[in-house]
Amino acid sequence: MLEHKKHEYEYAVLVGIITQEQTVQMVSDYMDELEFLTLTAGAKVLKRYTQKLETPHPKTFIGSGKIEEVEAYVKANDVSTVIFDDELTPAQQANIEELLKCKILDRTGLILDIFAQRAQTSYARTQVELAQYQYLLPRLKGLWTHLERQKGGIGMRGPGETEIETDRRIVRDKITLLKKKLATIDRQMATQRGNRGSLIRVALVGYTNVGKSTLMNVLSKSDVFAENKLFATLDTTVRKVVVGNLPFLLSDTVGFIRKLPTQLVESFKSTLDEVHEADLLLHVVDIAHPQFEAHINSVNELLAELKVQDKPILMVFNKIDAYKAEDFDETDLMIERGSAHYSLEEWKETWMAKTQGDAVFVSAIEKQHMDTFRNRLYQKVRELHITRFPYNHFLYPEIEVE
Ligand SMILES: Nc1nc2c(ncn2[C@@H]2O[C@H](COP(=O)(O)OP(=O)(O)OP(=O)(O)O)[C@@H](O)[C@H]2O)c(=O)[nH]1
Ligand SMILES: [Mg+2]
Repeated sequence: MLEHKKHEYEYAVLVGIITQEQTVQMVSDYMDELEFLTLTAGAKVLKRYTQKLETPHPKTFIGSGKIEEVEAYVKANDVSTVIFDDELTPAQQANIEELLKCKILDRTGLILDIFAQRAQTSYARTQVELAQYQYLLPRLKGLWTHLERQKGGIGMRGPGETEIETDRRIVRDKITLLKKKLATIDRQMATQRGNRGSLIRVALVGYTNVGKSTLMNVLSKSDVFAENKLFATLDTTVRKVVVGNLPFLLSDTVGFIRKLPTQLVESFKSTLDEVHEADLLLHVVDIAHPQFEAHINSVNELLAELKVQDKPILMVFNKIDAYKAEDFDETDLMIERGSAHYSLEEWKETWMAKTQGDAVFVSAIEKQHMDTFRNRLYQKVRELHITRFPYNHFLYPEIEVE
């Protein structure tokens, strides 16, 4: 045990596969994200392994030669956790654990772990717990054999089916209980939302770590927890914001991510009710992230899953202060000029055309173009407001604010 106290962090190794449709660059970006997730969970990544494979190996996810390589490295370097960039089947997880004799996590397990660490309120905790039990249920058998192996020795022969069944029943009962608890909180929250009256509701949505909470703080001058870690926000915060003389409600909510575990989407549906009930969505994008277009697609897929893709959307491209186009060397005939080489101006043209003007480019940190953003927001909210209350159109003239 003392051994592991030598270093401050847990050491982890990452494993991923590269399928035919994926480029090496794509997988490298995915692994960057997995590394960031690992760091957020509190472990340090020592090494990454990737292998070209059409589909994951049914028994060990990667091939047997590769897994031996990982095994040797894990033994030699005091690695405590190996993390796979995909969901492992319960059988794969058990097999790999048997071979590597350390903690095996998959992407879903890792994200669930971060959510569990981050959950502050009893509502968020209940939602995460529900997702965790749902993830656990099909994996119970593997866990049993694991426990059994750890204890080992006399009197610890394999558990009978009855014990596994008992365990499953306990977990199922727990799931039922948690669902009931959530339903009760949901009813209370629905009542609270109902009491908010006639104000237009605007919701910040977007990939994790794009700056939603920072924008919320700038717009509402409030103090919402913002941090350079994934999933800083799990609970929904709602603030009344006034732009010009027009008040509306602004909500900040949990960030999205590629391959968000289905169990989490399911149990966070109620947190995302705020998105459901919004009149306008602000889709925030971190334009300085090399994969920002892929992020936009992931978010759009989730919005479609939540059936809110047809709501009015204003695209907010944030972090323009940190945007840097890749250098383009005109003399290098091997490289064609592509979107990676776009200047901010070119991105603006592209997205203004794509969204018929519903795009702004800002820096929340450097407060760049926040006035343009406020004006667009005023116009959008005003439109929605006077559609709902035509009489009020005297109150809110078509003006430039600030
Ligand atoms: N360079 C730069 N960094 C920014 C900007 N806006 C936010 N950030 C940083 O980006 C990180 C994430 O910001 P948050 O506001 O926590 O992002 P979020 O979208 O709320 O993240 P989650 O709640 O984790 O989904 C923080 O370190 C911010 O300081 C910006 O305009 N420019
Ligand atoms: Mg946040």
